[in-house]
Amino acid sequence: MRQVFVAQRHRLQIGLFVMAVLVAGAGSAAVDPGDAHPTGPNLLTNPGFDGDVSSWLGPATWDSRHDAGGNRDSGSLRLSRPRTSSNSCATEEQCLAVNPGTYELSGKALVLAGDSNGSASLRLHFCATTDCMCSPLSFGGSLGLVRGRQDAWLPLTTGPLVAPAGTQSAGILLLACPEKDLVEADFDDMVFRRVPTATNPPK
Ligand SMILES: [Ca+2]
Repeated sequence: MRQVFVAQRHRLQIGLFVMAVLVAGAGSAAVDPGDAHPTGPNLLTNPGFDGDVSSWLGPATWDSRHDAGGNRDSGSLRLSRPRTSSNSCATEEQCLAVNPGTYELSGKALVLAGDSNGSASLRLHFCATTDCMCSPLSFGGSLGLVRGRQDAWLPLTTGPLVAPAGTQSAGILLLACPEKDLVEADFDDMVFRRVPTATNPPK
């Protein structure tokens, strides 16, 4: 009788041990490494305009003579727009499927010609639809403009922008806006990626 009791207690101990291992395993599996939201890879297709402006939608042309890194084999994207009474900015777009999170759009711009106040800038918006055609859930523009003719490529960024719950797509826009007569601007080295969620936003 005592032997039976010992055997039953032994099985119980083994059972508890197995259960403890399973619980521990379940606990570690529940830790999603994505929870930290580390900076992700560049999500854009053809971000450096290597040889063309494919994967971007709009009136842009490819500029083989100017590259932000001086790479003669790459080139950049050019937007030109004369000012008319009926429109304002020339816009080039790429639409991407994204999940809710925090993202940042950045790149470089060079205003080549045009009036002294013509500008190049970026815009980013998030949609609950998959086609980037929506009344945005959230949106933001570049924190600065490249305004007036420049001799050097200048950086542009939206800073971190939250794609709220329900987000299914992100619209990435490059804009060249004339103010008086005409603007001609190049864009290069575009980056759109997931970034850590800011816990202490910069003041
Ligand atoms: Ca390039």
